[in-house]
Amino acid sequence: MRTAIQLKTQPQVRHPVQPHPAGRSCEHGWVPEALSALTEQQALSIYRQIVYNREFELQVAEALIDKKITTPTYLAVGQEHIAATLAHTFPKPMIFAQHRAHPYYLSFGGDPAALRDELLGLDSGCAQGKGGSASIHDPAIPMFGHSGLMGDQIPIAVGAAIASGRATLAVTGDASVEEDYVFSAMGYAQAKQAPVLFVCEDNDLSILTPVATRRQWNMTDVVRSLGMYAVDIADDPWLIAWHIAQMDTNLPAFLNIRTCRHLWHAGAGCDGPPEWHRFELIQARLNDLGLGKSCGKIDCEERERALNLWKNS
Ligand SMILES: Cc1ncc(C[n+]2csc(CCOP(=O)(O)OP(=O)(O)O)c2C)c(N)n1
Ligand SMILES: [Mg+2]
Repeated sequence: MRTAIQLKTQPQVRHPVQPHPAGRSCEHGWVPEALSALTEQQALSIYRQIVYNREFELQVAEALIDKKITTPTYLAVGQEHIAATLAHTFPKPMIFAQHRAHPYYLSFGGDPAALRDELLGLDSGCAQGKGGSASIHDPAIPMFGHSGLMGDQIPIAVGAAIASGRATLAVTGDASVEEDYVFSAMGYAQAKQAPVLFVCEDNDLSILTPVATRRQWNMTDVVRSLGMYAVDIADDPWLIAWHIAQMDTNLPAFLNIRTCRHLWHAGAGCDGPPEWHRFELIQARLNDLGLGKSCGKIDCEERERALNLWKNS
C-alpha cells in the first residue's frame, strides 16, 4: 500500500518589512536644530498665512453646509500650514498640486476672491468657474490645474521643469505616490537633475483607507533608492524649513510630510478628533518663543479678512 506523501511543512517566509506607519507622530523626524530654521519674523509671517488659509477653509465649510457650493470640494483643514511654510521657504515655483490644494493657491499669491468665485462656479473664478476645488488653475501664479487622475501631476511637473529649467513644486498625497507613473517620473527627474521639490502630504488616508492596509513599503525608502535626497518628517513648519535649507538648491528632492486631515475626504464633515492638532502646536511654540501677543493680533486680522471675503457670497 502506498503511503501518503508527507508534505514538508514550508517554513513561513517573512520578508523583513519596515514597520509602518511607525513614524506617525507629531514629532516624527524632529531635530532640535530645526528651532533655528525660522526667524521670529518668518515664523509670524508663516503664521499669518496659516491663519488665513484655515479661516478661508472654515468659510468654505460653511458655504458647503449652506449648499452655496454644490460641487465636490476638498478641504485642507489640519494641513493648511504645509503650503504656508513652503511658500516662505521655496518661493516662486511652478505649482503642480492635486485635489486638496486651496492653501497652495492662497499661500503662493493667488487671489482669494478668484478662488472663492471658482468654488462658487462663477465666471470670475481663477479658472472661469470650470475647474472647481479639485482643479485650481491660474497661470498668473503659476499653478496648473489637476486632471483628477491621481498622481498624473508628477510626470507633468517633471516634464515642465525639464523643459523650462524653472523651480517646480510637485505635490502628491500618500495614495497618489502609489501610482506607477509617479515612480518612473521621479526616476527620470533624478536622472535629469530636474529642479523639482516633490512633497507628499501623507495624511495616512486614501479617502478612508490607511497606509498600513495598502502597502508595507515606505515612500521615502523608495525615493532614496532612486538616489534622491528624501526625508520622512512630521508637518512641523520649523522642521520643514530646516530640511529645505539643508537641501539648499540640490534638487530634485522629496519630502514625505506626515500630517492629519481633520475633515472628510470631500465635504465639510468630521469623523472625530485628529491624531494631532498642528495649528494648536504651532500656537504653543510661538507662545513659548514669546510671540503670543503678536499671534493674537494676527488671529483677529486674518479672521476678519476671511470673514469679509465670504460675507456677501
Ligand atoms: C488613478 C486614480 N485612482 C483613483 C482615484 C480616486 N481617488 C480620488 S482621490 C483618492 C485618494 C487620494 O489620496 P491621497 O493622494 O493620499 O490624497 P488625500 O485625499 O489624502 O489628500 C482616490 C483614490 C483617482 N482620482 N485617480
Ligand atoms: Mg492621503
